[in-house]
Amino acid sequence: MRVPASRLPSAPGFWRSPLRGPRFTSLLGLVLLVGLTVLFATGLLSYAAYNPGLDPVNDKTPDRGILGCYLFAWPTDPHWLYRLTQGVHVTLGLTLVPVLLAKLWSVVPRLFTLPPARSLAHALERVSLLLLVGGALFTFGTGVLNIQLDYVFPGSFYPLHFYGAWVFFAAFVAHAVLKVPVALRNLRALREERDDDLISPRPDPPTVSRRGALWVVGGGSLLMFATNAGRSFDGPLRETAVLSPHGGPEPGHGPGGFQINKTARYAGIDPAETSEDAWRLVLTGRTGTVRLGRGRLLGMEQHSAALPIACVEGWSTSDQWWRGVRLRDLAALVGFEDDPPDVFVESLQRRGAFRSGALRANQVADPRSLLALSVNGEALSADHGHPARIIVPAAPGVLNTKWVARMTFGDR
Ligand SMILES: Nc1nc2c(c(=O)[nH]1)N[C@H]1C(S)=C(S)[C@@H](COP(=O)(O)O)O[C@H]1N2
Ligand SMILES: [Mo]
Repeated sequence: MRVPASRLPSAPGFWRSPLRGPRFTSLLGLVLLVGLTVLFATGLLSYAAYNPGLDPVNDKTPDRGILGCYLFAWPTDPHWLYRLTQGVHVTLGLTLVPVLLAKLWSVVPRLFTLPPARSLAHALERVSLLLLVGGALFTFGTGVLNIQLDYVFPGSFYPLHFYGAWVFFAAFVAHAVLKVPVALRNLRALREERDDDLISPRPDPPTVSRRGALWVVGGGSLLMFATNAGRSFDGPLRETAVLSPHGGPEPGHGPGGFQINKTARYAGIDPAETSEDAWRLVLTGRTGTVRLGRGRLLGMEQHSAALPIACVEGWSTSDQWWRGVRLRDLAALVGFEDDPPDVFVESLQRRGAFRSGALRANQVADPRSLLALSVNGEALSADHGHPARIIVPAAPGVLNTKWVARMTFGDR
């Protein structure tokens, strides 16, 4: 049986929505130009914030090659830096989903035009469109799945999202260079061109105006924003983030009543190992190894710092009031009195991606960087890292290692 040519998606009359047209597409395209640029930049910042060049355990994308040429030492100021950059990254990504889908919908007839290539240049352009559309769907898809479902990927989320983003953004830049002048012209023109290939030659009667369609897209984005942004805040605002489960259990109330990423139980922490008698912090440095019980740590000078936890998944807490021993004071105990070096931190946890991490010298030196023993006036709960955890200003949550067992200062 043969399908009549007009019933194939490649036929000019197949796509009949009267909403499609160059102005609609141009407007969505310019919104994406701004939004995706911010998204890509905050994504690159997030990778840098892990300090991937410092130690292999921090680096989830070790084969990055020149794609890591921009990396820099992540600062400790302002202390809410990662909370901001990653909150923007995840919330903006979710907010752009309706715009991206509308943009793809608006140009879908072009994906089917025949012949597939009129010239070499045209062929190259269409291949770049495949990378653009495929890269967009892949990068957004991996991002959304990671925050919604944790670890559903074959292999690690990080390299998939990282390389996907580079392919996507490279294709996006090429696309933008070609199309931004056209888009600006379309929006400036008093009247829409009638013979544009996006305009259906046989339009169906409209069921909603162009303006109405833009409201639907904008409303969708607003809805995504309103149902996700709250997880960067505490109290009733967090409850509004109904579309953003972060996987953790309900944190409850009281001093430890803020988000928990992985519970002690999930991490396989045996309460017998964290008891007063059993637990020792093992510090290694220039002058050898020192073992300290929790009592000895409490006997050292105690300091406070008001710092948030900010996870790569986009959620964060407001500042919590941490109290404990300065990392630089611990460095001094093993021979680094003046300028503390990098430190490699290991936890009691035996399996799992984030059981150890490395901090850079600037992070160790900051007076707000603590090995915290208590939070908000009470000893750490098991789930927040009892007997002791790292807390560093501006760092991603992942570097705030819980259930710390061993710290190695300097070269390991
Ligand atoms: N040992 C250990 N420490 C860890 C983790 C972990 O899985 N194991 N998760 C990290 C991540 S990803 C985050 S966001 C924070 C969360 O800290 P919280 O559960 O106290 O909020 O802990 C970090 N510390
Ligand atoms: Mo995290």
